[in-house]
Amino acid sequence: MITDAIGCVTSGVYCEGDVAELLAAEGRDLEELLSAAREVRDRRFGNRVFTYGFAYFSTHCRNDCPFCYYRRSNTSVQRYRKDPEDVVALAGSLEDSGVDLIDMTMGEDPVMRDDGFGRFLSLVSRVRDAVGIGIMASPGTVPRELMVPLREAGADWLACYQETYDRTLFGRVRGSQDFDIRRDQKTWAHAAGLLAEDGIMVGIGESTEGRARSIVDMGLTGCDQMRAMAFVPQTGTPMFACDPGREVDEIRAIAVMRLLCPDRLIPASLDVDGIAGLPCRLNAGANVVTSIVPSEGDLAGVAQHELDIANGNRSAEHVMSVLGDLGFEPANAGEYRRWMDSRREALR
Ligand code: SAM
Ligand code: MD0
Ligand code: SF4
Repeated sequence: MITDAIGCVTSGVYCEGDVAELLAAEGRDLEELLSAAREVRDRRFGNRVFTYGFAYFSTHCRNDCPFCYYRRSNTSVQRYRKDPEDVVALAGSLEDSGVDLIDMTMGEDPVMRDDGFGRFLSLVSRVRDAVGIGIMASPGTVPRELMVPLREAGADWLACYQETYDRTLFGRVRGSQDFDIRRDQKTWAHAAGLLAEDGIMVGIGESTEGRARSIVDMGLTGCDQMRAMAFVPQTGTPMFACDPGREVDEIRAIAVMRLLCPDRLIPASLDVDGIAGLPCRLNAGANVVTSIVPSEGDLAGVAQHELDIANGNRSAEHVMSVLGDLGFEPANAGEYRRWMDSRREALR
């Protein structure tokens, strides 16, 4: 019976074997796991769900991650770098549409990183001047000295996903990038007063036990938001022929993260299975919808660069209506700000 493992993980007195057992749950055991995760989420957050708009403002990248569509050597990508005016306008329209945060994401674009990240910092502060919603920066890895200027420019969050806490597997999926520097982004962000998001990919060659260890290690970093996203194979990349990550493995990972870390934010990303993937992720205990992208604006997703964007299924309006149909209420920006303030307070 899975009840014992659920009890151990929920009480915080568990071993990795308990976590791995939950990550393999099937049938009635899986139902029990999901139900326990929902109960924990509902107790903390009720039926209120936070909503994040996604602004992939530069798809240029100096890195060559083999899983990523935007890796440097994928020459089939039509890349763009949005003008600051366009990003500010997008931020305004996201705020008007009721989302709680804008996630300002880029590849490791040398132009934005030039000159001490001058262009990037200036873009963040222009967005800060224009809107009152939360701002997340997802610039890839940045030097430690950038964290304070980023906070001063108006960012609330730094997002940087480890993908896996297994060093060997990390080397395979992130090449020569430095494991420790990537991991430490979260600690450096906290020291500068930024909230921090971490994440793993599911189905990149890890075992169930390895996934369990990554989830436990990710929880131990103290990150304020944690995610799991199933791997989506990308054309023109070395991992194109690999099997995709399984949705059910992502769902189990979400539920386990919720039991392990009841008070953190856990996304249901639209960037893996589009809007069709929203109900099952919320059903597993997620409490944030991420990767909301307006249909106008020619913006891309990351794992799914086109899915559900042009048809409006990832627009704020559509997402809000689906949330309502599912019995959830989108939280407003004031509630979100209060959550961030209390979390920051606890960091001091
Ligand atoms: N370039 C920055 C970086 O790599 O940190 C910011 C972009 S970040 C939003 C890209 C994240 O999306 C990756 O860290 C990975 O977790 C996820 N991702 C990228 N390609 C993916 C794919 N093919 N399948 C699933 N997740 C993917
Ligand atoms: C998402 N496509 O939320 C975005 C992205 C970057 N901070 C997040 C992976 O799913
Ligand atoms: Fe660049 Fe980020 Fe893609 Fe890696 S995951 S290639 S750093 S955009």
